[in-house]
Amino acid sequence: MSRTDLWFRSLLLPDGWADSVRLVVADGRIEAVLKDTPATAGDELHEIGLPGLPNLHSHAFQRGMAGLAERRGATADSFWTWREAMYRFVDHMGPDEVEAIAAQAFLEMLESGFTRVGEFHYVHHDASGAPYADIAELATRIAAAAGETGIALTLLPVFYLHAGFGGLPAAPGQRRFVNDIGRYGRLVEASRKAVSSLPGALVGIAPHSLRAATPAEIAEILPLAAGGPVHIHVAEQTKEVEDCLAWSGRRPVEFLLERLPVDERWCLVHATHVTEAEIDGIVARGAIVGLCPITEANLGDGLFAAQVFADRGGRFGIGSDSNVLIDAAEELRLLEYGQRLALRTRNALARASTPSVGRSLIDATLAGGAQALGAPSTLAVGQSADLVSLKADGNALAHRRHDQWLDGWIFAGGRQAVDCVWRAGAKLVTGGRHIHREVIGRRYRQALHRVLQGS
Ligand code: NGQ
Ligand code: ZN
Repeated sequence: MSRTDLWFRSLLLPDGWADSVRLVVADGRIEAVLKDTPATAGDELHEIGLPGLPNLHSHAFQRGMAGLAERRGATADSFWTWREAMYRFVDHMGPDEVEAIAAQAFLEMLESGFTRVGEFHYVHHDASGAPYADIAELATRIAAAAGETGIALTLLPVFYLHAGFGGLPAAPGQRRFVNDIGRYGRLVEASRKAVSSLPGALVGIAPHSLRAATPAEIAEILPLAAGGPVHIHVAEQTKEVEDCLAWSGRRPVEFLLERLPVDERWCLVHATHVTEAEIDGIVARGAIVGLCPITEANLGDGLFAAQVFADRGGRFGIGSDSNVLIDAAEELRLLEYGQRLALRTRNALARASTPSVGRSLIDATLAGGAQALGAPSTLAVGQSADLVSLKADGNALAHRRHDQWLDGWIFAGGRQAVDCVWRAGAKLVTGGRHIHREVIGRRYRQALHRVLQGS
């Protein structure tokens, strides 16, 4: 049995900040939380600690094309032209490249303070569109990348069958994503095997969107979730809303709430374009809205009415989605700034009971992300020791205390304020650098060379 005693000058516990806390970690779990305890010789000393953050939505492979789609094209650039560029990138990845790119993305997530990722995994087949000998080959590679980096994985194998609303046949650029219901069932089963040796790993399901899966298909695959999370992209682009209205007479979220048993297990990713009635519907069902502010800005999606949603008791978490830039603090900063810019206000997402915007955002993200990923994210006895420490002496945090540290991290510091990150008691990041940064970075650059040479 391995045991570590971590001592924090201040630690964010479920009931708030506590000072002089010893966390006894045994075999990756929190065995004891001792408040108001002086440090002793056997303790490893840290200043500021908080739970690791859940990243509820990622397409890890897209890290490899980060920054490559920021160029004006021949026709008007949009989400849909970006998607064409993304599809071209997909064509040139094999299993080794998928694994190497995912490892780099997961490493950067850990370095920024995320300790669990919901990988919305939809590239399943080889470049011709044929399944690999092991149908879960690429899921196995995602699991290997999670294992190597140490991040906790909620794997969300994606069901994708159509190019648009109403069951349109998939397009050639989507051939690597496509499964019928029977093969999807086998994929989910094989995905469970692929993660079975990965500590703390979970599997959910993910109908890609109402564009890629019909309501009847979604209803049919739901039992495969077996109580685990159900994630879906919804209402991200106005064109998607218009197409859904033309097809069904309903808006996407309206349609989903009316036709499918959306509840606390569901994570509606983006949900950017919603009416007040749709907001009330989501809140009533207790579903999570998965917000990905950096990607949503990058892709020109529009702005979710986060203040209205949060004020009405809506639950949300954050995702790094396209991984164009991986920084937990920056996701939260942009989430808040979007509201400030749109509403010409300040401190838009601070709860009435919690003046600190940073604390309000962190609390919401921990709870929402935990619900969406099916795994708790609190520092309590019996839970996995997944935590982050911040650099108390950095300029963004110096001479601040408690919630002010969170405001400093999010609004004035960012990723460079992260010091150490532990996952299941293993210290994976020290001084802001992952323990395998060199090896994984080198392999990532080699893999990228191969992918970009081919494209
Ligand atoms: C995805 N990404 O699956 O990678 C999508 C684009 C689509 C985002 N929605 C493809 N951000 O939605 O059709
Ligand atoms: Zn996505």
